[in-house]
Amino acid sequence: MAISKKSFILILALTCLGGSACRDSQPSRASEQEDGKGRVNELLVDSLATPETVALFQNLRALSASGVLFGHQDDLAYGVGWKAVDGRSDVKEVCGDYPALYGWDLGDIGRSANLDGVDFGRMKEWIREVYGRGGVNTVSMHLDNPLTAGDAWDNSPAVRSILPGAAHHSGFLRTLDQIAAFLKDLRTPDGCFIPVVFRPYHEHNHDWSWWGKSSCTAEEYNALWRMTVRHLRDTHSIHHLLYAISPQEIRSESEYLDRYPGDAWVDILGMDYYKLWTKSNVPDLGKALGVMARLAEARGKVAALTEVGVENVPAPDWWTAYLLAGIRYDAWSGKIAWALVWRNASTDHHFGPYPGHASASDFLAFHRDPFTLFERDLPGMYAFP
Ligand code: BMA
Repeated sequence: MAISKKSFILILALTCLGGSACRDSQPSRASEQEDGKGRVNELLVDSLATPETVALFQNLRALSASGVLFGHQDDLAYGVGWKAVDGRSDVKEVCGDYPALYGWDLGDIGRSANLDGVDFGRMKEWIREVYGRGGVNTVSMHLDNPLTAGDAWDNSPAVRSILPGAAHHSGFLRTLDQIAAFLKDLRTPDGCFIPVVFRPYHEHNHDWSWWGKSSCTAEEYNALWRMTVRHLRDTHSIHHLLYAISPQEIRSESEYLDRYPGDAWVDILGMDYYKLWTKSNVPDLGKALGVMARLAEARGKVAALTEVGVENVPAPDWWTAYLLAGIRYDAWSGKIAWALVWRNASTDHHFGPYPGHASASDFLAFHRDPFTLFERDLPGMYAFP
């Protein structure tokens, strides 16, 4: 989908609406008049997305042509050998710069801390801090199985039981209400909603989770996705989300689209990839990224490597000779907006660098490469490019 003339005019109108970093989260009168239906954009799942959210999408799309944002899960919350220390970041301690993008997870919402021990109150503060510094936040959710109360990895079938009309529907909506409450609290001191890339029900083409392919049909998965969007966007009037889908390790367009709720329900085409354990898999990653980037381009969407890594970063040149080589495999594979590596929990379970790690000097080369973007490289992500 190319940007229509109408969308362009609407975006132009929004650009002119205010110069402040934060504008009214509701559609302004001017933009309502522009469209006549209250819509402020025709690009996104949410036609009422806040200006900052539309701008984030536009910037991610623009940047994906020439670079890739580096992201790290839980980067500010803990690293190898430390937890919740203001200002600390393993990535910054290796290369002198913060990541451009951060992943957070809402699994165990309703408790005080998430499934990996990150306090939800602190998580909100870190998300605000990231936004204040111009970085980007993404949120995933390893939610417990709503039927068995087992964890996300309990793949007993549950999706059909929580869809509209089913016995556990309203119970599951209470969980989504808690997600909504968390997201609504993501505001700046002057009340501006902080845009978030929302990435629910990930790796759904694999079998490990209760929303995975051995536990529900494609129709049930798609219905779960749409129900979730409707609940957040329409019931809760949340308008600061970009919706990202992320199957794992896909090889073809048909595989990608096998479980896919439709273009009207997805802003960002993502992929998780955990097979980069040998150099011989670099072409496999490159080709998969190319498939995804072509699909995204044809739909006017953004493509992203939403999770990547190998536990404990097994090769000293992994950052440049594996990851960057895969991303830059060809002209298409490079058209992704970001690559996020998973968390640094310990010396036995980490996916990012930390000071003293065997791959630290290669990470410096990865950081120096003009193609990789860290916090200091970012343009204003929340103003129109
Ligand atoms: C997995 C591991 C687990 C963690 C889960 C959710 O890949 O890192 O330790 O609980 O992700 O973050």
